[in-house]
Amino acid sequence: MFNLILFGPPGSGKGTQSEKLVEKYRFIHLSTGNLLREEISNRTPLGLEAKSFMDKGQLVPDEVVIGMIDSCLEHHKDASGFLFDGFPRTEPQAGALDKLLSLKKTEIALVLALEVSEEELVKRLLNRGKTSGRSDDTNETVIHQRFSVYRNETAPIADHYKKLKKFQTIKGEGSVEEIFDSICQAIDKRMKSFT
Ligand code: B4P
Repeated sequence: MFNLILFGPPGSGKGTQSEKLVEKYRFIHLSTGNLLREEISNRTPLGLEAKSFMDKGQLVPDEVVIGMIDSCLEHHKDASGFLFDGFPRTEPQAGALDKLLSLKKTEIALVLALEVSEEELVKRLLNRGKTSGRSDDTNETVIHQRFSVYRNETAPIADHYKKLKKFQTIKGEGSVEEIFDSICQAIDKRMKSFT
């Protein structure tokens, strides 16, 4: 089983690249952002709770997100690999993921971190906000709040994967195809040595 984490700040292209990776490598795609937006559009109690955090640029509570991932892993018992997109985003989430994967006798093979300047990120998010209807992409104050949450709560978990020598950065600026090629090279290299 080959499990990948796509890491990076809001708007760095995790969702964009995940779509292409799923097509090429047949990973099971687990995007906590997409799962939460689905709950919101179905107006479930979980969705209503999540929306109040997402609209302010805050993270949804760990127990909610971890519970969602747990049930998705259970649903895909025969998967040959998972692509985690936007998860984990906090230390408790990273710890929970390690535990859930070890129960399945597997682990994270590689963490690829997309690096993009804040100026470019703001441009991308405001641009997406024009058409996506996503309330967290239209207000620049909320966008900056999301960056600050990323710096304080998410970026530090990179150290956990660096210590395990599973962490690699990828230049996240350039065309979608160029970035995809760099990601595929990193995956193919790791797949050769990963048993
Ligand atoms: P997410 O849905 O994960 O979204 P994201 O970080 O904003 O975006 P992503 O990096 O996937 O960007 P994309 O490819 O779409 O999170 C949303 C919210 O959900 C969070 O703020 C939080 O509240 C909540 N949440 C999610 N996971 C959570 C967790 N684990 N714990 C707690 N809360 C959680 O790209 C952005 C734009 O850039 C697109 O318009 C795209 O077309 C464009 N783009 C992509 N690549 C480009 C390129 N190379 N050049 C130019 N534009 C590009």
